[in-house]
Amino acid sequence: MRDFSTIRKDFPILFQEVNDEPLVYLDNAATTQKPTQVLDVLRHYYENDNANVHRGVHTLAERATEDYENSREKVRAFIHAKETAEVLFTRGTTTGLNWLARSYGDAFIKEGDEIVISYMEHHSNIIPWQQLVERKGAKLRYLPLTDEGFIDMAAAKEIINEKTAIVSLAYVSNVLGVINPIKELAEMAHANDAVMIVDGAQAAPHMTVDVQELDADFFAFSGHKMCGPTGIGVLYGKRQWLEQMEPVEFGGEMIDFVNLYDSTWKELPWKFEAGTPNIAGAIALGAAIDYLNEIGMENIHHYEQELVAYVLPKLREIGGVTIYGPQDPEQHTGVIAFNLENIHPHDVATALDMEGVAVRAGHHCAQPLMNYLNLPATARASFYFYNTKEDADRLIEAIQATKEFFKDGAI
Ligand code: 7TS
Repeated sequence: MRDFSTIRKDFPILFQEVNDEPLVYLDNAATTQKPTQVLDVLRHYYENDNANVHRGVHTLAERATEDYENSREKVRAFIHAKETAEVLFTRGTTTGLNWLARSYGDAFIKEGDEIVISYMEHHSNIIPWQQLVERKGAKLRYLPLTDEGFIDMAAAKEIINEKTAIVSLAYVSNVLGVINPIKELAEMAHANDAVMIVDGAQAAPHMTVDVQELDADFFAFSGHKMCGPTGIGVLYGKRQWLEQMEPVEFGGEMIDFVNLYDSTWKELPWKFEAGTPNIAGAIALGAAIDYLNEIGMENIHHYEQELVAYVLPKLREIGGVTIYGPQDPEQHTGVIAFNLENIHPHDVATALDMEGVAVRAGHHCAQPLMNYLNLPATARASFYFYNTKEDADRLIEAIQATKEFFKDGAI
C-alpha cells in the first residue's frame, strides 16, 4: 500500500505559493488535481500514439484504438460492470445525465409518470428532468431530507410508488457530505418498475463502486473529479436499457450503414459515441484508474474518513461555525459545508485564499438545497486523499484568523 504521507509528491501543482503562503487545495469536490502518472500518459499519448480511433488501419490508429478500448475495460472493472458494452464515454456527469433524460426519457416516459429526485441534487441532476417532464407532461417529485441531511426514508417509501418511472439520486452529496443508501432506494424503485439512476460524481473518486451490487440501472461520473482530465466522463447503463435506447448524437463513428434517407447504428457501446471522442482523455482516465487502484479505493475512503474525524471536532471547537450535514464524523464524507457566524461565505473564502487555502463558496450548483435549508450560500472545504492533517490544521488556523479579522463587524 502507498504511504499517504508521500502521495502529495505525485501532484506537482500542490507545491506552489498562493498569496505568499503554501497552497492548501481544499476544492476537490469541484475538481481534483492530477498526478504526474496521469500527466505523463497524456503527454506520451500525444508524443507517440496520437491518431483517430476505430477507422485507421495504420499502426498509430491501431495503437490509439487499443489504448482507448483498454481504458474502457479499466472503467468496467473499476465500477464492476458486467461488460464493456455497458460503458459509454461522455464529457462528464452532466452529459451522462442529459443523455439519459433525452434518450431513456424520450423512449420510456409517458404523461403522468413521476420522476423522483431529492432536495440535495446538483443542478445537473435537476434541470434535465425539469426539461423532460415539461416535454412529456410528466411530474417531478422531491425526496425530503432529515435535519442532518439524510434522505427521509419513510417519506421515500411514500413518494416512490407505482407512478414512479425514474428515481435519480446522488450517491454522495457535493454539499452535505452524506452517502445515500442507493441499494435500498434501487430496491424501492425496482419494486415499482422504475429505473434507478445514480449521479456518481462525488462517489466514484472516493469509494469502491459496484454498479451490480447497487443494482443501478445507470451510473454517471466525471474523470476530472478522480485525478483524470476534464472533458471525459462515463455513463454506465445496463445492456437491456441501452439496447432499447436511441443515441442522442449522430454522425461519424457511431454508424453501421448510411443510406440516403436512413442509417443504422453500430452495436453497443459505439452507437452512443458519435464523432471523434476524447481519446487522450479516455486513455488518461484509464491511467487515473490505475493510479487510484494502486492506492486502493478502500484505503482512500478510510484515509479520508480519518481526515474528517480529525477536522470536524476542531472546526466545531472554533465556535460560531455551523457545519451542515451529519454531525457524526463517521457518517460525514470529506465534503464539509460550513458557515461562520455573521460573515458571508464569499468573504470567508476570500479570506482563506489570502492564507493560501482554496475552498469554494456559493450555492455549489444546488440552489434548491440552499432554499430548502434556508441559506443563501455556504463555504465548503472538500478533501481528497492527497490532503493531510497539516492541511486540516492550516484550514482551522485560517478560519480562526478570519473570525478574528471580522470580529469587530468589519463587513
Ligand atoms: N453531480 C454532482 C453530485 C456534482 O458534484 C457535480 C459537480 C456534477 C454532478 C456535475 O459534474 P460535471 O463534471 O459534469 O460538471 N460538482 C461541482 C461542485 O460541487 N463544485 O463544482 C462542481
